[in-house]
Amino acid sequence: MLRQERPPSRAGAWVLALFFFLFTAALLLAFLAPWRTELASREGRGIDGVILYVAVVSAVIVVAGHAALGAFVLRGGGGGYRRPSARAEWAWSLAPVALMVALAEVGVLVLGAPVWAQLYTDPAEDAIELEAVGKQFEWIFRYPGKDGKFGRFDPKLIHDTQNPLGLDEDDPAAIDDIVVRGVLHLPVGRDAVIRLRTQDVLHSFFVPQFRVKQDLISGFPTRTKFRPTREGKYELACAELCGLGHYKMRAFVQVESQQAFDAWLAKQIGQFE
Ligand SMILES: [Cu+2]
Repeated sequence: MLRQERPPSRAGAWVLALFFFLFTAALLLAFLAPWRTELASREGRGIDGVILYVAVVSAVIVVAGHAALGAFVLRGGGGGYRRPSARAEWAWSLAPVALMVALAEVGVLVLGAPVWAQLYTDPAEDAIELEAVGKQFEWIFRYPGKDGKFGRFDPKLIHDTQNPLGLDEDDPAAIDDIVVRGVLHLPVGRDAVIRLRTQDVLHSFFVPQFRVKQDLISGFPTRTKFRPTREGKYELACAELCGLGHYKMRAFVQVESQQAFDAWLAKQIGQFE
């Protein structure tokens, strides 16, 4: 037997309204709590701005949309279906499209383009360039050494303890390359260009304080660029589920003054002389 559908009751509408109020309050509270790590790069401010913009705009649209829905539920009261005019249908179809394009596309482009430029245009002239190699489950870093050139490497020459990057000793540019494990040293206030390679599967170079995350892709070198602005020791995590030991694939980034960095680098170079 078919039962007649009953219009939503006023009590039901109030429960709905209460639910959306609590939902909004929970969302706001979540955003008021500090959930981001401290900021330690020049690019980070713009990235945070884009994230905040997207979060706020999405929240406003969700809340406004549900408030409108609630208002219609309350007002409707079982009046039945009325067909709107063609004009109203067009208006209510085009207006949200225009609004969404303006908010989502134009807003993100205006805020995001300068950040994109910071990340992907050429580095400053005094940039430091180095390499970060990912492998299951470790990070290995290479600095170009005294000659400022990265030497040749060959996967066939890789030896886990003696030559983890497979540097070719027949290449004079490779002999002085500095290979370090565990801690990546960077001078503060200078662009850092990091060439990224993986020796096996996908990994991802992620330092939350720099707001930098870049994949390492098998057979396809990638790179990332950022300028550390604050001295400190930050955790570098692999942000790509890369196997059973993924959880322990981490290293540290030590951002230090130019003097401290030079002293460290001189010590590394000294080992070759
Ligand atoms: Cu990994």
